[in-house]
Parts: sequence; structure tokens; C-alpha cells
Amino acid sequence: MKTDPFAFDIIAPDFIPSQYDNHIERRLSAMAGQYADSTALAAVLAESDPLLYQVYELRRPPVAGELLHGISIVHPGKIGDEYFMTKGHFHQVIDTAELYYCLKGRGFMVMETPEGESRVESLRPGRALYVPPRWAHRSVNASLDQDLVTFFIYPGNAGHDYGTIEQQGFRKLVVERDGNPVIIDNPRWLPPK
Ligand code: S6P
Ligand code: ZN
Repeated sequence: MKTDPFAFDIIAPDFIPSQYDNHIERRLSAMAGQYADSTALAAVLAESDPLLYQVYELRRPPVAGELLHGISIVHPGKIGDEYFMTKGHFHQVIDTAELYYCLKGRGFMVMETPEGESRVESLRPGRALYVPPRWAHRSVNASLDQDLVTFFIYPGNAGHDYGTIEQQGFRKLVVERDGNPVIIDNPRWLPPK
């Protein structure tokens, strides 16, 4: 499919792209199993189903030479002491990388490989982050009063594999302790076989 060059704007304060062709809204009910504190989770869901994050995608044909890109906005909040976060995934074509650039907020990218290696990198405005091939990734908003906004770019054929993360989560969790974000081990996580 031939595409002409195009340009668009991503402008403060909300950074919603001036053009996009897919808008995803993820609510708590869609990823309830990911939060460690099931009592806090049930209490929140009994009252409401909060919007955790939104993604604005400029979709591209699913081929290696294309670059799918867009904006991810994780809203502020917690379930128990665990901050709002994205579901997280491996790419379906696992050896595809992704580049993130943080435009707003404070947070972390939690990453791990199928072999159980784990890394957590800070996100703050002006910071670029490279997620290498084979690293699952999840963004966490560690601020309770502002959105975490990132611009992402990855190969058009990468796809998403959510299954592994849905089963046992990431090796590390980001939680609030005495008003500060702290990285702890996920008690539910199991080492690779
Ligand atoms: C896609 C890229 C982002 C995420 C978005 C939402 O490869 O990493 O666009 O899709 O941040 O996260 P998730 O885990 O719900 O897809
Ligand atoms: Zn990705």
C-alpha cells in the first residue's frame, strides 16, 4: 500500500495527536487480574470502573518496513498502593523493538525478557527509552496528580502478545511507600521453566 508523506501535531498540554485512526480506552475491569491487592480492587470496582489509560494510534499496514506510532496517556491513580499502569505485553513478533519518548509526567517502564531478566527505567519529560527486541514492557504512572504521556514507535508487523503477562504479571511491581514510588518483587511471579 502506497502512502504519501504526512505530518501532524502533538502539542501540550494534553498531547492528543491532531490526527489518529484508532483510540483505545482501557478501564480497570479489562485488567483487574493484574493488580496485587484484590481487596482494594474489589472495593474500587464496586463503586466504578475507572479509565486507566488511553492510546491514540496512527495505524500502519502490518509489515516490517512500516512504523506504527502514537501517544499513550496513563492517568494518575492507584489500586491499593499500586499505581495505574498499562496491561503490558511482549510483541507477537518477539524480536521487534520499540522506542518511547516521554512528553509529560513521572513514571517508569517495567521490562522483562522471557528468560526472567528484569529492568525498570524512569520516564520523565525529555527522556527517550529504547525497549530492545524480546523485552516485554509496561508503563506505570508514578504521579498521583498528572498524566504520564509518551510517544511510541514500533514496527508495523510487531503485534501484541498479552497472554504471558496476563497469567502472572511482571517480575517487578511499582507501589507507593510513604508517598514515594518503590519497586518491589511481584509475589505472583514465577521463574521461567
Ligand atoms: C505498543 C506500545 C503501546 C502500548 C500502549 C498500551 O506496542 O507498546 O502503544 O500498546 O502503551 O499498552 P498495552 O500493554 O495495553 O498495549
Ligand atoms: Zn509494545
